[in-house]
Amino acid sequence: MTDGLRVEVEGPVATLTLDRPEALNALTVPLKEALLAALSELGADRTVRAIVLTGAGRAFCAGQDLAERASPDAAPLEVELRERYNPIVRAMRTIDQPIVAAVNGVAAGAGASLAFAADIRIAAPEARFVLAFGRIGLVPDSGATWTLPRLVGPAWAAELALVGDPLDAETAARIGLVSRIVPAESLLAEADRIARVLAAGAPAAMAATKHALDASWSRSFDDALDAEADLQGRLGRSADHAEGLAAFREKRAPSFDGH
Ligand code: LHQ
Repeated sequence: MTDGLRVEVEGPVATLTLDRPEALNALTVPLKEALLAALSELGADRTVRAIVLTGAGRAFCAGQDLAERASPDAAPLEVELRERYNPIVRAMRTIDQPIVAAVNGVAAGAGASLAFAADIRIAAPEARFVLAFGRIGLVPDSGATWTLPRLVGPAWAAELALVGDPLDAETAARIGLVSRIVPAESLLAEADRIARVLAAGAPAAMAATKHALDASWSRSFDDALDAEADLQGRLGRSADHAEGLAAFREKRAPSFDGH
């Protein structure tokens, strides 16, 4: 039995494809374990500088595999969250590489939470977000109560989480949940292009930016100013900063090696 995850690394960009199209890429235990293992391995691999997350077939991810939950062996929900889902979304936020979610189709339940945990979201016109939790008597999980209000503000977060109507791609773009809509046939190419732009950046600066944006939510303005000064001091002494300045002077593209 395959675990339902395809991992492809081409140069500095890794693409993770949730690959159980017959079940709309719903998340089983083997798929969750494979996803966490892949994120951990890629996170530790300095040659990988950006990650694309997408789904095979017509869906991005339908969330928890509901057939699996029917098994008498299924772990209690809090255990499933603490041991499987939370480590995945935590890894997405703690690894240094930026993650681009290419939302090719429906993203439901924890599948939507995965998209919300990425750094950048682009979507096909066919994409929709379904906060399907309420319909099955649950709360948004896998980080969605944290990520969603930060991405779209409290009013839309409440509407999406409580009313739960499917959100189409156009509205998702309008409220800022996805940054752009791309025709389905070019979605992956565009995600790859964005990932390669990110991968061409100075890795330490990319990582520091990702983590500083997250940390801002629990910082005061003054603390953020201090943190920026500290980071800028450290990055300003890096070889990559010197390379960036040299490339500007010499009117060429910089080549950052992560030092
Ligand atoms: C599926 C699924 C699925 C299995 C479609 N599982 N097969 C929960 C519990 C534990 C711990 C932590 O957190 C969570 C969080 C969650 O993720 S809760 C939310 C779980 N997800 C859902 O409630 C979504 C369920 N699916 C749907 O509402 C629909 O399938 C959507 C709106 C995603 C897509 O609708 P359609 O485009 O009409 O497709 P479909 O319903 O016909 O599905 C196609 C096939 O995929 C079908 O199988 P079949 O053999 O009949 O062709 C579905 O059974 C299967 N599938 N979602 N989550």
